[in-house]
Amino acid sequence: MKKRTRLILALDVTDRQEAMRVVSEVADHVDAVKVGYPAVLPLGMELVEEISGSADVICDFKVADIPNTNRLIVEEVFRRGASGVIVHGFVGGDSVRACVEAAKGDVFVVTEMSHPGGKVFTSPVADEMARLAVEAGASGIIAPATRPERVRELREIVGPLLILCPGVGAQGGSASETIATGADYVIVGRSIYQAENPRAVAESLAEEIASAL
Ligand code: NUP
Repeated sequence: MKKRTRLILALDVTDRQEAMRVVSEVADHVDAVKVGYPAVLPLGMELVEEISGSADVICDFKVADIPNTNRLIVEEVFRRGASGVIVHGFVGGDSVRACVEAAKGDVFVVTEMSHPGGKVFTSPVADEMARLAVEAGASGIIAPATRPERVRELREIVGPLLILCPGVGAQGGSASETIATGADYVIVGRSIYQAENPRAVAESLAEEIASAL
């Protein structure tokens, strides 16, 4: 994945035309496009194939199963052209290792989730998830832009691994603050794809990130 604007679009858009319109508008200002179940269930894995022709795609499938099932999912994700996949760590080291072994690109492990409920179950084990990501050979982790102090603490644990942070904008986090605390990328969905002018918002977020480096 390139590291230019450090902005990743979360494309939780359920209409194909609308999804492709947003991607083409913001393409110059994002380093990757993240897709998950909201887009892939209605639009199919063809969406991943289509976008991967022009941008790096991360499949946010929060893969969380036994090693063999994880392997089958991850193989398909990369066969369809994705460059990365997001997986859960709570299923244990063997399941995460199966993802890393099957991957033909980046594997990112969820640590502490960004929403208020993320404090209940993910927060207490987030440091362990981060250590597990390092031990399993993952490329990086997902950490909460809504709690920048946690991004700083998780950086201490993961060292040079990539840190991708959702929670900017609609969930209340700040792009510049998140980058200043040590994140490599911020992931932004609604603030961009629901905007009147997605391109202008992506451009201004990219400028804000650049000013925080
Ligand atoms: O902890 C997480 N928080 C989070 O918001 C882990 C995630 N993968 N996400 C995803 O990031 C979420 O599913 C959505 O696709 C995106 C944030 O979108 P938005 O809040 O900017 O619209």
